[in-house]
Amino acid sequence: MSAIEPLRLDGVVPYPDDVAERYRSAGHWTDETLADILFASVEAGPDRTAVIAGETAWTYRELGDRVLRAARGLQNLGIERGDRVVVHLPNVPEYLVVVFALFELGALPVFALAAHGRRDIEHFASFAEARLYITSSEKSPQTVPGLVEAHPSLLGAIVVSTGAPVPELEAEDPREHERRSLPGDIAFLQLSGGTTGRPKMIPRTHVDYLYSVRESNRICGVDARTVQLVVLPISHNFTMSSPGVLGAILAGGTIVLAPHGAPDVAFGLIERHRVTQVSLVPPLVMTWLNSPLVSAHDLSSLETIQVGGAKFGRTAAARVRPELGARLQQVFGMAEGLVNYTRLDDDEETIVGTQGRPISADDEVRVVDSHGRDVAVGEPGDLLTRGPYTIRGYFRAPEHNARSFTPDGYYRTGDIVRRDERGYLTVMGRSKDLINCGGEKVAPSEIEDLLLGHDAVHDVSVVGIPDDALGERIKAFVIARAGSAAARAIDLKRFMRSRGIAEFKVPHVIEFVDEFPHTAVGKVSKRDQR
Ligand code: AMP
Ligand code: DBH
Repeated sequence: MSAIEPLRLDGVVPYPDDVAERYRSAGHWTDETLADILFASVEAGPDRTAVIAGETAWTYRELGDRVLRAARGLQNLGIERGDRVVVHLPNVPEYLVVVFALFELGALPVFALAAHGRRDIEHFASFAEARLYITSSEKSPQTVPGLVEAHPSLLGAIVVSTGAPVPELEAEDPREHERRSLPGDIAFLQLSGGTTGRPKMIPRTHVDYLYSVRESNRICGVDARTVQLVVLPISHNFTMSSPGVLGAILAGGTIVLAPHGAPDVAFGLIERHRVTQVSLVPPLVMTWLNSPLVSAHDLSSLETIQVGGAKFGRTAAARVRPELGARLQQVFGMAEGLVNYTRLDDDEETIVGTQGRPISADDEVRVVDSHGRDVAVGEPGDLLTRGPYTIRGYFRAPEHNARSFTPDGYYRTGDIVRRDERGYLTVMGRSKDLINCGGEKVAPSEIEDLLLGHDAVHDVSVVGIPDDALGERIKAFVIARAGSAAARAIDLKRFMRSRGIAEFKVPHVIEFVDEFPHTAVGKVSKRDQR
């Protein structure tokens, strides 16, 4: 058909050939790319509404046209197959245009979150050797000045003001939709929360990701009637793929974009657009549950509320259907791959008491003890997994991969779970030190590293402490440097913000101490600090 060669990208751990063949012959991996699914939906229902944001509403035909013009525009700038492009946009329809245009070109979006700061963006640009940076007019004053000069790989930066024309994305001679990448190619770089500093990059292929999206649609009942409200950051793996905006587009459904999930905005949108499905993180569900606005709006169109990203406890889970009138679906997933769902027809106990079971019968799940031996059913242990949509390694991270993957290719999730005899998982907690602050994963070492750059800081250790609303709050223990001018907590926070750290990573509590507790070998004992 075409003479395209597979994309060669160094620093990617491929699926073993025999395993890939198994997934293809099982029908999991098909012959489509992520660009193809949009154009299939354009063809199937050009006049259906694809996306709504504020007073903007685009049909599938319009979205498809915009994507092809943007693809040409990006190509005119010099963007080619295999190039990495840091996409740093909030929940705006232009996000879909940019991302599908990149898929169309076979270029790889790097999915920054809107909350990422200058420091993160610099890291993504240099680590991925990005060719382009695309952001919003709100972010650009902090992130754009000097960026291109500092990163020679960058050809430029594009700033999107939503609703206004973006000349770079509006070429007059749209491309024809044409296959420019192979289904087995890496399609994008997703980001992990990370445990050892900066977010790690997760290379996902078109085929593996599409498999998870297609099956997610089936499990979650997403179809052309679906009206999906997006309140979480659009580029997060949950919002993208479980079943997310890609699921909605694959099914020919409608996406309603909201800037955030506060009830005063979200409830009005549900009522106005007859929203059927929404994905939330636990703290947001608590806000919805406890909002006086629940009774002031007609939420009756809402069929399913998905909750994931962090543990959603049973007491809150049990309130969802009676108080919000929609069924709950728990989602336990990770950008590295494995996604678990409670099924729509599961019994109440399963829905409130577990985080679901894997998408696929070919997801291999092991729950092991500290020696790597399988534990008995119902016993807690470390979750390991491999399967048809779980990566075999992070991008350009051989040392990290040696720790995060077993020699036979299982991803060490870092989660402690119990598995019941049916294969349903209940998440107990994390074995890693990663802090999960309202669904945002924060790596202590990144904050520590930054604070150590402050003159008044001798040493610092960051831990998560329990918080009713957020799940965890960030606490920094700081030892002041002897002889330096004393810093206050507020000074340290100001310092971190001045360095462009994402706002969600700024510690909630900073406590000055004289010394840290130590383990027997002299390491800082974070467990004691917690
Ligand atoms: P990441 O690897 O950055 O994509 O983050 C995925 C991690 O988020 C998982 O490994 C879990 O620690 C956590 N997580 C996601 N969903 C849930 C959930 N429903 N319950 C508990 N933890 C979750
Ligand atoms: O937290 C996550 O990363 C997550 C949660 C739910 C995820 O990646 C997903 C579903 O796909």
